[in-house]
Amino acid sequence: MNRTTTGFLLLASLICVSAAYAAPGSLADFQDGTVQDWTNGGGRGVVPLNIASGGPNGQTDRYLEVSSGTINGQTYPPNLLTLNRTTYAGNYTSAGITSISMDLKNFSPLDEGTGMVPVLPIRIVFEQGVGSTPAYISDLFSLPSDNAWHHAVFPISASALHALGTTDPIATVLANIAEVRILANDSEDLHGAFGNYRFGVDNILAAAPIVPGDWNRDGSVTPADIPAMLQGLTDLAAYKTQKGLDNAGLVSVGDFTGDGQVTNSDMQPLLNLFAGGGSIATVPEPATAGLAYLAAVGAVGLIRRGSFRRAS
Ligand SMILES: [Ca+2]
Ligand SMILES: [Ca+2]
Repeated sequence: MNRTTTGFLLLASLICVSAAYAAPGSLADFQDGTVQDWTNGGGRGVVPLNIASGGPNGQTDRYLEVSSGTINGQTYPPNLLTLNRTTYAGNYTSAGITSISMDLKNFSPLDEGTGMVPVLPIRIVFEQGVGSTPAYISDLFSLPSDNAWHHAVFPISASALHALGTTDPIATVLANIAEVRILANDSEDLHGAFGNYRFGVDNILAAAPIVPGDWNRDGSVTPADIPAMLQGLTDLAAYKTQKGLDNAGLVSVGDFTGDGQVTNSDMQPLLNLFAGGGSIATVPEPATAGLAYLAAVGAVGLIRRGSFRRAS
């Protein structure tokens, strides 16, 4: 087995590890056409739908549509929520997940009673049991009815989350998450509000603190960050949206030359890192840099978390 093959297997194993339970970098972008295990618990009618177009990045961006009540003559589950019991379950504490971010858009129909489209009070809930307390719930994110996508970040900390039906410390729940819910409710409640509501959600990201070079946001700098960097450099705006970063966050992740910008010239220092300080003569374009990546992956193994420092 040559080094390139070893690199492929290493990369594949990293991807597989992140698929079973929530890990830093876990992302639901719905681009595979499925609901990516975000459902409504079964037996409650129409499950959330994967919508092919109109996500935060435009025509080719898929997203998840969550509905309740009756909209356009179609009946949905009575209360507004979606839940996940697999890819976003697990031990958030040992995994080092410190926030869940997502893009949200309010698609609710006009409320005939008020003559207005309601603002949706979006919250996230972490449950130790399936469909039950003990649980911890976030503050609300007010999703306006302005026909626009909004980026919401839900920190995972003792100060940002509130106990629901439990006296267990938050650490106990976060270490044993069986179900995660995204719902809309003015009150701190396990259930979504009853009514005719709809929202879109995309780019649900379980994130670790920002680490320079951690392009895939999984909390450490590894060869898997090279393809994430190459993809990100082709469309930085889309990358920021998908990875829950503002401009400062992007610079923290990707600026290796210290000029406060993220450009193709930032590729070489990261490639050098994996090449053990060796040089690749020219900075390749993103389309061809994969070859350099494969060479780099074949040359070295993993870099331990926290061991990398920005050159500047
Ligand atoms: Ca998407
Ligand atoms: Ca990484």
